Amino acid sequence: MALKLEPGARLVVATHNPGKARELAQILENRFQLVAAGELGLPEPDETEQTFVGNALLKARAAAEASGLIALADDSGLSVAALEGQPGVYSARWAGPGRDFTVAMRKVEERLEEVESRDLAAWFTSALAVAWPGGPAVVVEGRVDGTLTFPPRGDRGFGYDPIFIPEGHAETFGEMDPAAKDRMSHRARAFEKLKAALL
Ligand code: ITT
Repeated sequence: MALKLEPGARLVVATHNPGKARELAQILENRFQLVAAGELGLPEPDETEQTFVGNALLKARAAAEASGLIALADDSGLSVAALEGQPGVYSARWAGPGRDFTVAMRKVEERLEEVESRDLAAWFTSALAVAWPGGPAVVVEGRVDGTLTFPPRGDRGFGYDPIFIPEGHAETFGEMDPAAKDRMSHRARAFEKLKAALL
């Protein structure tokens, strides 16, 4: 039987990142009854995989097992071409235990200075995984390419948004109307693939 997500299904959104949770709720547009991981007191598993896909599956499976509900997880991050794809799966960890992205964005700028690169190409990746309790899982990946800019601009997004200008645009994700980001983001592109696979 093909895997399907029925409209109105109860879905636990396995993230503890409020910026992501907000975007996922926008992108999912009332299709499902969303339950937040925090509401269920779900633990945050260690992200031990080396890929976005691996960590998204790990988080979705852990949440499905702990809650008994179908779970949706996002593993995402910023990759910088001149830094050989760093911070990548370590994007959250570059912000330190206090999750301070001013620190993380400064670190990206410093690393670029260290390698003396003028190449500011970067991309965001989002792996979205859906897992059924005791059952199968599906995972897809979306990507958006762009250019870094320093100093950071705008306070509308989260994470690394203030230093990322998506291809073909002038504003950073931090300056852009959130609805515009949701039309072109890595997360929105991953969700398009999930829709094709599951809806
Ligand atoms: P969960 O694991 O609980 O979902 P997290 O913040 O630890 O939350 P990740 O491990 O996937 O999530 O870390 C991804 C980091 O990459 C995240 O903390 C953001 O700072 C950054 N990131 C991901 N998507 C982003 C976006 O759309 N805009 C800006 N930064 C983003």
